[in-house]
This record gives sequence, structure tokens and C-alpha cells, in this order.
Amino acid sequence: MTASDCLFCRIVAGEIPATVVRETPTALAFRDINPQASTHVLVVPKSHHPDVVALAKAEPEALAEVFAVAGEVAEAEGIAEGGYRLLFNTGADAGQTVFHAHLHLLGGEWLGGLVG
Ligand code: DGP
Repeated sequence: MTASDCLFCRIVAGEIPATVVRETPTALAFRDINPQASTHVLVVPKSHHPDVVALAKAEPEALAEVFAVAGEVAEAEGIAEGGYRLLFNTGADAGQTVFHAHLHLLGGEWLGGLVG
């Protein structure tokens, strides 16, 4: 499934440049254009799903691959030991602006606590 007007589908297709850090048959990891931490990488399924819940329902194996790729990128970036944050913004109220499921991998510095 692809959407010709979807920004991340176009990055997956190579139509829009991005700094790719890892690629597998089903997932692509590239640096966020507006990093919020020393390391800020987005991991996307190559297939188009508007958010993570839609992805989980339609292609759970692709969601698992997204997490596995995030762990591999964290290792490669040297942040696995210190720790990192993985998050999906889901819907406009959460700040989701690109409606192609994407996992934010943030790390390389103290991120503060989200809860508690
Ligand atoms: P979200 O707010 O969760 O939908 O995150 C969307 C992220 O996508 C945001 O952190 C900025 C990033 N982004 C937006 N446009 C581009 C782009 O053209 N290239 C790259 N690499 N990242 C982008």
C-alpha cells in the first residue's frame, strides 16, 4: 500500500532525499529533519498505514520489524547502553503531523522523565 501524496511513502520510494541509517525489506530508518535530541531517527514501515494502531492491525510483523530496526539503530548509534526513548505520536492531539506510521527513536542525552 502506498500513497503518492504521503511524505514518508515518497522518502521510502527515494523521491525525497533523507539521511537513511538502516534499511530492511520492510522498514526504513532515517534521521529526523528537525531533531529533538542528539540522536533522533524515524523508523517507518515501507507500506503505508496512517498510524501505529492501523499498522498493528494490518501488519503486526512489520510493526515488530520497526522495533527491531530501532534497536539495531540504537546499537549502531552507540546509545543502547545509556538508554533511549521510542514513541509513536498517534493522532493530531498527540502532535502527529505525518500520517504514515513512524517510530521516533530519541537518545544520546538525558531525556527527562515523561511520567512520574
Ligand atoms: P510526528 O510529529 O510524530 O508526526 O513526527 C513527524 C516528524 O517527521 C517530525 O519530527 C519531523 C519529521 N519530518 C517532517 N518532514 C520531514 C522530512 O521531509 N524529512 C525528514 N527526514 N523528517 C521529516
